[in-house]
Amino acid sequence: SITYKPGKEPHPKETRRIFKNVDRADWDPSIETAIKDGAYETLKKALKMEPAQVIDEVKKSGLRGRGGAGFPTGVKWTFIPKGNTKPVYLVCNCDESEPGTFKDRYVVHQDPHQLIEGMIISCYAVGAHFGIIYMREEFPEAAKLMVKSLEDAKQKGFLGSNICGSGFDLEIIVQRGAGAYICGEETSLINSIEGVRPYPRIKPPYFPAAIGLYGCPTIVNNVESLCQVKHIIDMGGEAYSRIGAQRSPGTRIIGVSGDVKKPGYYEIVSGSITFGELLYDLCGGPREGRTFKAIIPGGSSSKVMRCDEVLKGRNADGTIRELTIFDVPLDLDSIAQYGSMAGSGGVIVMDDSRSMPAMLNNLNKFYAHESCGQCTPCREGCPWMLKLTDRMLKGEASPEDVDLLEQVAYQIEGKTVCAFGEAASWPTEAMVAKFREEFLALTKPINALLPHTPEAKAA
Ligand code: L3W
Repeated sequence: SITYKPGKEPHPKETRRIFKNVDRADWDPSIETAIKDGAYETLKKALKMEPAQVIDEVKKSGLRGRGGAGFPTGVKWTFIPKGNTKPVYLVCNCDESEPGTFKDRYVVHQDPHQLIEGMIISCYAVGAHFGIIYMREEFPEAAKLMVKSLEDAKQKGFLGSNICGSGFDLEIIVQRGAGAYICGEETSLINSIEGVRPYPRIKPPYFPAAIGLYGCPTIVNNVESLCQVKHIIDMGGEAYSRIGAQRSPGTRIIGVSGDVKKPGYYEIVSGSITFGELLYDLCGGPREGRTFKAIIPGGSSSKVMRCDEVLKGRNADGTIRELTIFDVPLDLDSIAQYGSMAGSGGVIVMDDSRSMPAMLNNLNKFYAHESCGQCTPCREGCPWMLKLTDRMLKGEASPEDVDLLEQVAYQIEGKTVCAFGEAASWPTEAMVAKFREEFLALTKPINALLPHTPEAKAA
């Protein structure tokens, strides 16, 4: 049986698979400990299969990417052009930077061999002989550990030439990022590896799976997605597809931050619990004397939900039922029905002590700082939104500024090369639409803001 460090025991409603070894009392990240625990056994199984069979299992599993977009992993792998003669690359996106998201970091700090095994299996499936772990700058310890773990895996014959006598050759390296959020966007990440300015590339028509790193087919997958591959091959795609929500099966790691008694990470079966169970049972409810006010359900880029908002859902027989965010199950599609997204699993909780304009101002600071500047609407719009929320917090805004803030956001959405435009504008659009009264309460009529008017003199 597994013992966890005091205070780190999983909640009974959790199912620890990817996080099985995270915070274990009897665990260290060495290859010896990992092998004792069964690491690389699934790799041996995969290497006895044909690569196409491995892809088939992943397709059958219904695994959807855990980086935020939820794109089917097995399907992405099949986009490598038929008859391709160029080298294929596989890149692990370990640039976890979405505010509110903190899951991949625990795998790379505590269970590196789970990721390496998942990556080797995935490289074998797609025919990649070179893999790159793109790790954000802010994980210096994990980068060192990963380099050491890759060396150890090579020494044991799990990397290098003729892996486990299968004839398959593979090298994996660690590439450090330099602290830019945009480098988590896959095409920007590829440019960063190439050593050019990491502006996102236009997609479609050319997705990395067809034209990626150095113009070669490149598969970019999130850390958690690659770890899931190991478990899929272990149990079989069919069995995996029956775990939890039918359209987004498997376990999901949810990171909860903000105003709950027990913030932290929880690995749950997709769709097995609601937001209400997550926040009240697993996270212990709101802080003393407080009530929940709003939830950002899937990383800072997802649209905020009001806790008192009545949502209209459908029963199985097609009749309408009323519910709140607390009744919505945690899977990729349920929250999407109500206009937000489950994204990368970062749930940010705000109670009634929080000011929404202040919260938005904080997010706007982040997006204004992180916009790469390639597209004018984003480069100019993000600092403009920040200026407007700043002005509101200083009591220097008029009611017209609230409309202007909303309009600036809508002028960014859909007008940029990458999804950063949406990521930066959705928080503003949703916050203003759902908490307009709080923004208006900070404003003054325009005459009171102009010097020399009777209103201003009176103020
Ligand atoms: C080939 C096609 N490939 C799609 C591939 C595509 C990519 C994947 C998803 O943004 C989201 C964003 C953030 N042929 C293809 C194809 N693909 N069609 O599928 O693509 P896409 O464009 O839907 O999304 P994306 O550009 O990867 C990601 C949201 O995630 N997000 C960000 C989180 C950040 C982190 C982090 O810090 N680690 O997770 C949060 O929710 O807003 O919407 O591989 O190539 N026809």
